[in-house]
Amino acid sequence: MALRFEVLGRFNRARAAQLTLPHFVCQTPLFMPVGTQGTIKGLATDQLEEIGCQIILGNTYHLALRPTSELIDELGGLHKFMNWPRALLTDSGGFQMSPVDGKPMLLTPEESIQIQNRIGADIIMALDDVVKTTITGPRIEEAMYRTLRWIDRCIAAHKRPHDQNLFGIVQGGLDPVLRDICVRGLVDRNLPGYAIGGLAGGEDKDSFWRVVAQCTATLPEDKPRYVMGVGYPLDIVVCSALGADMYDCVYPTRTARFGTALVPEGVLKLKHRAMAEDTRPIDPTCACMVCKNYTRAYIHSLVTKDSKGSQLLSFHNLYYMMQLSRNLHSSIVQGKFPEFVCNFLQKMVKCVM
Ligand code: PRF
Ligand code: ZN
Repeated sequence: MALRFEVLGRFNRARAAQLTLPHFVCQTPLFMPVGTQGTIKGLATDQLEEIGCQIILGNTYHLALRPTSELIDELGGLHKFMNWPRALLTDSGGFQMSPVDGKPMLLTPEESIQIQNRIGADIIMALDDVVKTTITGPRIEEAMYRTLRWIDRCIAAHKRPHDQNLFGIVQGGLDPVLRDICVRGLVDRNLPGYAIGGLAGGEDKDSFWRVVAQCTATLPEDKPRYVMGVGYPLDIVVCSALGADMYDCVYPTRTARFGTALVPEGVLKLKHRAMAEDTRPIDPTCACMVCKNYTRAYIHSLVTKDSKGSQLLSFHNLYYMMQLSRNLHSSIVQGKFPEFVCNFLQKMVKCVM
């Protein structure tokens, strides 16, 4: 195992931990920004460090096509290739392949692991069969059992267990029986960490949180738990309360490109004409470089016209996600998690209490 996971504090099921990976010592709960082509759109790696980003996600599917994993390997791995000294995680490619973009490609568990071994991230993901939670029937069961069969092929193909951590992914849709079989099957393999997959695909919040609660209740206490593709600040707070530790999502950077900023009250639409003469920063309570230096009016004038607009918004949004991660961690360590959640919800749902 190439990681150490030390729980520093708990509140009921929530935990704050120190996750020591080959390239960085991370504090959890943590959010991982998603990169494609070895970059987080619009941000340089030193800006990511400045924001307090601890680990980022590289997209295996895109990297395998261009510049190819062989070349990344030859050039010394993805850390060196993209000049990122901290931790990296690569996804197995299966989820990205479900042809949302690009040409479909046939990927075996062995090939996925070989590609991820060449890329060299601190955490690599097992190849899973992902189906949307909104479908029902035998396809969900088939995908779960396929994911379980593939885990052994992934483990056997993994050539760098000394410096790369292979995480298994729990599938099984919204069915508690299937989820339970999958969790137990993966836990039997004694992997360094576990992910909860197949969520954030359009199911209602109640079903989503129920699956997370069920999985975290059976996954080992002493291993990190990663909820894939999540997400919204509220979901991260709820999942952390349920005992999850890691998250990734394109949302903060994608929504930035549409002119939306994340703020304690929810979202702020910078395209709105009310912003045109607003001389306040995006969030007066935010300590980021963008909020210290620029007005809403300036960013309004840039969005959709100049890439600098979405770059500034991405910077602020990722800073917001990092601050959220830090606040979750420190409030749990300090025994103030309920106060933090209460405060977060009061601002977010705008109720007068
Ligand atoms: N599996 C993989 N990557 C993912 C997911 C998954 O289930 C999700 C959630 N739908 C996001 N990214 N391998
Ligand atoms: Zn800011």
